[in-house]
Amino acid sequence: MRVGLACVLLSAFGLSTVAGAQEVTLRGISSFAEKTTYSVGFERFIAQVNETGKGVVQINYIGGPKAMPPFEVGNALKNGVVDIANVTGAFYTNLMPEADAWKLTQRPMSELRRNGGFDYVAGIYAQKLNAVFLARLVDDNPFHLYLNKRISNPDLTGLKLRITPVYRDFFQALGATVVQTAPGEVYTALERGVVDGYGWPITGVFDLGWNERTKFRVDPGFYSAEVSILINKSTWDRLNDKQKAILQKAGAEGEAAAPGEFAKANASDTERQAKAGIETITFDAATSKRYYDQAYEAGWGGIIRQSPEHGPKLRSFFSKAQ
Ligand code: 173
Repeated sequence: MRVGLACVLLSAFGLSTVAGAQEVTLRGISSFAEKTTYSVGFERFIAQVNETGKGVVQINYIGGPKAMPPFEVGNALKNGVVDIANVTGAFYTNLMPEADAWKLTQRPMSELRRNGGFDYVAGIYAQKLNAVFLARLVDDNPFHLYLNKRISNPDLTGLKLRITPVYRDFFQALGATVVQTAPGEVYTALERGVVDGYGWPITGVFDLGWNERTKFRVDPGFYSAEVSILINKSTWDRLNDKQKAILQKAGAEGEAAAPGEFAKANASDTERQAKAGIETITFDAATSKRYYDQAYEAGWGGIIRQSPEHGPKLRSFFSKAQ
């Protein structure tokens, strides 16, 4: 990892002169393992930029968590160690606690970009992360609780669960003990029995082999996973209009495609989990509703506690009309 970071540091934002025109090369990093569910959208984006941006703007993909630990990506982006990152808000709450609120959106990005919500959050990205939020590549993709012990109601007392900030307030509200790990440590934690379960979206359980170590999935799912492309703001401000337009076009196409892609992936991974022997735990209708509502209550409670300034505003932009 040290070597990886050093390489990244040496050549952030490479400028090379090609026949009088300047081609810019951005260094890109993903906080998810290469070629897995939450990186492939970014990898497609990179391929498109490198194709349509020949001689104008290129992305040098450094890779995933082997090059940089996921919870350090926010800092690296803020400081310009990398120019462009594929990352979820839960991984940089140390710098911007409000970013974890994306999981609570109940309106499509197209609407948030019109209703002022997006612009409001963009201001926080500029201020706290020195970043531009280019595009959300994951949406309409619920999170679930996965377990190796059967439960008959949503009382998680006595269970130790792997979390990120996404699940912390909700699982704690249900009585669980929690331990935060990067996705790369989940398999070993399950194998060693260090945790009784984990939070993760409906898709991607097979990417790192967790299906081998997972007995149950609790339904319903809750929230909407978010993984997005962020660009260092100083880098962005140095780009010309043509370079920005290439990035914006590829980003906008990825964002528009995301809900449809995940609708399909959600269905196929649900089926694949069942075939792999992952049993579904469900509750009666009233209990399910309470569980789901409690997820949002606890989630917003956590956001507002950490950001009394912006939390209530984000809630009014992101929540479904009551
Ligand atoms: O569980 C996680 O690591 C996490 O927070 C997350 C967020 C978005 C997509 C996938 C996982």
